[in-house]
Amino acid sequence: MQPTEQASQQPIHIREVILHTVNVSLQTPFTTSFGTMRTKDVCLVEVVDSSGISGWGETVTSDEPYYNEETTYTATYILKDFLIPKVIGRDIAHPRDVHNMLTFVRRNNIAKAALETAIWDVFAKKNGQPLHALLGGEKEKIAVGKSIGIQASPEKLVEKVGQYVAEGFKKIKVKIAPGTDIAFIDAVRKQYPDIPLMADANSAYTLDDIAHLKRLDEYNLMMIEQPLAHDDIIDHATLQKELQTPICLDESIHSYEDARKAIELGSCRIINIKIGRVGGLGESVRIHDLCKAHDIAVWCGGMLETGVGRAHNIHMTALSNFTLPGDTAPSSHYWEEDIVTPEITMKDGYIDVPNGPGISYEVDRAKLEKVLLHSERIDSAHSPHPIP
Ligand code: OSB
Ligand code: MG
Repeated sequence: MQPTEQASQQPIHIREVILHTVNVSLQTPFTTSFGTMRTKDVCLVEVVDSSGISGWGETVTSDEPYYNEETTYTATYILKDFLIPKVIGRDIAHPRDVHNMLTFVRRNNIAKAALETAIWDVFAKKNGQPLHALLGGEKEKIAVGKSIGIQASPEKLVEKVGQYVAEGFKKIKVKIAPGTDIAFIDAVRKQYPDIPLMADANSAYTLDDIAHLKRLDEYNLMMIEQPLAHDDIIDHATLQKELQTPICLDESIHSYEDARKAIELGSCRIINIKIGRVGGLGESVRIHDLCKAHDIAVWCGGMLETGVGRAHNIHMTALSNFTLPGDTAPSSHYWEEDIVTPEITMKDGYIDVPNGPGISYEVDRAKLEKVLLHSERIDSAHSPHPIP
């Protein structure tokens, strides 16, 4: 028996799922090498158990398929017509079984994770446990980093970094792209020679840029995240041999198998685990354990989540091999008003891992109403396709 398991955990029986589509606007536009985000529609997945307990998940998508192939509306469609009909009316003995139930749908990992994480939340609530305990987390508080989008000038970036360092963030991540890289990192390092600093390229370079990327080695970066193609692990291995700076993979890792192969090839020394990108918490924990066994550090990436997705990130980060600060800044850094209560707050660069049942933050129905576009209830009557 695993340490996270209690002698008698009660199974859950999913009665219905409600899809709440909301529109949320960022306080500050966020620019990466693939574009600028200001506002997005997000689907919040409410899974209701036969005893009336609700669990919550979130599609960590945006309106455009630029980070990966999914959008909020492709994820909503896959959820509604395929993933939800598979789980509705079923007894689920443990949420770690859900990932395998959903492999009949190829990829669409963010859609799968939105449902799977909501099921973890229901199960944890039904069994009176905080989610982190169910996952095997050990930490009482997690260190928090800040991801800064591409800025108009190095001066502007240095100003932002100063603000976040003063707020206590434990890691600063700077988005880079050709033309907004060396001069920007150079300016930050000159002003802040010792802060934990890293760069995220979101696939903006190729192996033709090796000489250019090697120049980053002189800035003592914690890592460079996803410098090469979104679907590559071969060229990253070539690049890692040339760089002193550790490579961290984000976009290239969709599964335990991807992580295993990247580790075997030497494509990275660090992995950014995003629950959505890998299809849920079950797969995230497996990747975490694999990396721990291979001395590969992990940290929790962010997808500009609302409080629901952010809460899942916090509970997962309680696991022991999340040794580097994640992109899990507090609610106020993204939203004027988050939809969960209490809001997620940071103190001295840490967020306390909460100990209430499940995700331990409540979705505030009044706040949800303010950003709601529409809600749709899916029950066992909705089965438009044969489900294998
Ligand atoms: O590459 O980590 C990324 C946001 C959207 C898509 C991809 C990424 C990001 C971030 C934001 O870096 C991190 C955050 O949620 O603060
Ligand atoms: Mg990234």
